[in-house]
Amino acid sequence: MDHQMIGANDFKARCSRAKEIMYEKDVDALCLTPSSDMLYLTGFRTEPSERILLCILPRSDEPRFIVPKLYQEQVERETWINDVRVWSEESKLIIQLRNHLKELELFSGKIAISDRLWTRHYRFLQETAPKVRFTFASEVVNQIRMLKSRKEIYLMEEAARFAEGALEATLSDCIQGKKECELAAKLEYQMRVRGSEGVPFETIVASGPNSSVPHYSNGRRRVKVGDPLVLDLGAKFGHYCSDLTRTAIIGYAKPKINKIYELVHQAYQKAVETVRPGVTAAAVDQAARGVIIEGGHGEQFIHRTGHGIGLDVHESPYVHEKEQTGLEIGMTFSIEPGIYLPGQFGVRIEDVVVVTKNGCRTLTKYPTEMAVFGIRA
Ligand SMILES: [Mn+2]
Repeated sequence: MDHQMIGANDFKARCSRAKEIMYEKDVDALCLTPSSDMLYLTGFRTEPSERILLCILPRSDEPRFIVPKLYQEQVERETWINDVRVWSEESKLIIQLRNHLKELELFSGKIAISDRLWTRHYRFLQETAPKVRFTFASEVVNQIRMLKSRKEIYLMEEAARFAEGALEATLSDCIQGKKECELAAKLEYQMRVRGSEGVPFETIVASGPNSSVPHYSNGRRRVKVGDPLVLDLGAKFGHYCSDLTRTAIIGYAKPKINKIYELVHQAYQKAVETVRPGVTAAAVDQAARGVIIEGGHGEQFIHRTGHGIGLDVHESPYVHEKEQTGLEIGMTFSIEPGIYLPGQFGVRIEDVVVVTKNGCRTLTKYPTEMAVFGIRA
């Protein structure tokens, strides 16, 4: 299984590709700060913090990490990059950083920085290098990250399996009377014991009227007979995310829930059928949206049909009405139409798909048809 893990050669290939794009876009260097872009190109992952930690990847020079002392050993172990410099607390960081930039001939020019950089750090970088023009790292890295390799898809499939297994284990139990937070805890536990490295987002367990809020988290409401129950969960493996939503019906389905479920299910199927290389992301959104509009609930489909997924749970390509990105083999994104009736209930069905030669395949195999669960025999 280890050979499936992303290794030094993969990181180097990604960096070479990034350099090609830097030439095309006239970007002199990438200045990576803790983010999935840093992880993608260097193999090192950490949360952003108040202390500056960065990796400069010049387009025509060797990459260099500049880190606080406490990260030195970790960065040396976890990345393929050999040049790891430590900045000292003794003298002014701005001077030290200027010296690095001068040495790398990057004191002016165009540098791409993380889209998710803290404003405080951005201001600091501007002050450090006032002549530099800053641009978004996404303009360089997104087009590479969008196309997943077989190894990446393998990791995403494992992460999908963890979520799927957890969903199955949770729904096979009696859930009537259980609190949403208890079910969320169980789902997360079940993912962890299967090998998940953590959750990429707060696990959603939204019962009854809570289900009309798409990004509700979970709370202490107890699940009742007649409730729809939206379960939206994700696992991580090799830092890659999964994302899966099902709406379970507890005990029996009221006719209105039945009707809405059918509509969402048709929209889901229509969108999945539409996916193939060359089709735009917009067309996939329109396919799902068209079904829901025709069913008279267009106003209640209050979000996009889906989002790209990989190291970040939301990344390019976004599946929305105006996204003209043409789909390509190896792209991975969610398809997750939903209908939300405020104060009443909501229904959402979500799977991640990978674009294949002739269409797409879902990373999860859990049935999407309406199913009734959870009451005591
Ligand atoms: Mn999602």
